[in-house]
Amino acid sequence: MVSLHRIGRRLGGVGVAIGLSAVAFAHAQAQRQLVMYCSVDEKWCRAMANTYQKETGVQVDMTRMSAGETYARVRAEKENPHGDIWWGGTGDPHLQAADEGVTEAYQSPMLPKLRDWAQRQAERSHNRTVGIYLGALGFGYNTEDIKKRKMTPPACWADLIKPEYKGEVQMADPNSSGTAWTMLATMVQLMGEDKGFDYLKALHKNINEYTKAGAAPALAAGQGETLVGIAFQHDVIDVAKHNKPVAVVSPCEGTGYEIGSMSLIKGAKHLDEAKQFYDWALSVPAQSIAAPNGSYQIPSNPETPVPPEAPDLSKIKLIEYDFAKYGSSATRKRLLDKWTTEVKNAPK
Ligand code: S7P
Repeated sequence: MVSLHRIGRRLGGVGVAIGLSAVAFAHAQAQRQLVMYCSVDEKWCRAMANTYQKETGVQVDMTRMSAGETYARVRAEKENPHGDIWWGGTGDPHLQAADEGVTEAYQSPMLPKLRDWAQRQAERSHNRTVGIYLGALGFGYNTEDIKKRKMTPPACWADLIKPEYKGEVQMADPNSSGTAWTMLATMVQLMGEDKGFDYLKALHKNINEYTKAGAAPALAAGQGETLVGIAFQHDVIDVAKHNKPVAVVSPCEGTGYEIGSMSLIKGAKHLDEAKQFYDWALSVPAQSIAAPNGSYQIPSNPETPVPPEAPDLSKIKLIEYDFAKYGSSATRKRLLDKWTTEVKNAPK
């Protein structure tokens, strides 16, 4: 094999050789790519993609989609995958994707360093996914509107189905949104399936809109477009930090939570880059990108500082969330079909 250096000399000089090597190096770098499907807040997605690209020279092609949408995309592309890595989003759809075999097993050297709940997420998926953060579900309400209307601030899930909340509650559609799937699964676990669906049907009467993305209702509550928005508590906190009159509620009956996750896509065309990103995403510097970009979940690497804005888990009644059951693709299909027919399409 003729080295680039010898070619350079034949062409008449070391300078040319160096120039050629640089061109070849740049060419090799230019070919390094990563197709990232991202299911957290857009700002955090962009910060992760940009930082990784800057630090490694790998060109990142990032698409932001809600967790349910990403799950549907990965399934639809399974014969000819376009994405390499699915980073972020509620853990249940990642488990459902693992269950269907559309994601790839990988044991990062970072795995043993992670918090228990992140490692358990990997165990239950046979290493096809891993926990990257934890967030608790709840809702936000517009403090000014509640005061103006002289209403008692809502404190429980039960409050949201009261007649005075007719047309005043917003949540996402669980078909597209990981947040709303967590809400559906939480109700079924808190109340049992029949009573949980009775609750969701009663809530439907008070819903003004099922949004596509899970964080949208929190923003709408802050902007006074809805009185109450069901969302992850950290999403409500982010809206409040932007000087919006919104208060966060940890529902009195207890609430569900997510183990936000990351998965390698089976058949990824840039597997080495995807693995490199995966290891990096579990590191302290990568996880520290969340808080300055308005995302206040609990990070899975215990050495990453927990943002002071993060909800205090010791003050929240978290349910014993059954990730194995609600991370199964059969349960997903059955409950979503039932919700769409019996709840979303029901008359008000
Ligand atoms: O970035 C905030 C966050 O709430 O977004 C993720 C969620 O899956 C994306 O929203 P939807 O799928 O509900 O639209 C959460 O994992 C994350 O905590």
